[in-house]
Amino acid sequence: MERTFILVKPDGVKRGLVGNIVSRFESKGFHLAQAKLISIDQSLAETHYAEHAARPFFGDLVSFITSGPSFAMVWEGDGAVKNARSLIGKTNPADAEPGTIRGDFALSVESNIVHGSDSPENADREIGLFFH
Ligand code: 3AN
Repeated sequence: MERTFILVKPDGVKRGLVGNIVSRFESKGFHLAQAKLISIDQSLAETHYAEHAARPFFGDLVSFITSGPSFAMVWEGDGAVKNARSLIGKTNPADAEPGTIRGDFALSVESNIVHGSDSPENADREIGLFFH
């Protein structure tokens, strides 16, 4: 069964959206395999976002993701990676359709509520980083 890694970022936790987001994944039919509240430290943030290390927003991305507790989850199901990204919506909430998590809850790309793995390979890598 395919697995994906989903993270409710500090903005989503602060705004009390964890329950709503978990409910959307449950309603879709995914199976919750693992979950925990975690304060991401500098080192984990830099490893998780390594592919963005050269981007101009990298520093802001790391300080944002370490700014408070996040809620990390592993969800299982057919096509989990792609289906989860459909629930999440486009990276820039301005482009995300209503009915998606970002479309319903976010206004800016800097704080877009939730992260979802973009490939099965990255899902395995991220699950290994957060749940070991
Ligand atoms: P996604 O989270 O949809 O997979 P990525 O992997 O392209 O999107 O970007 C990772 C994170 O980096 C995004 N969730 C967003 O928080 C941040 N990000 C992406 N593009 C920008 C940007 N142009 N300015 C600021 N932050 C950005």
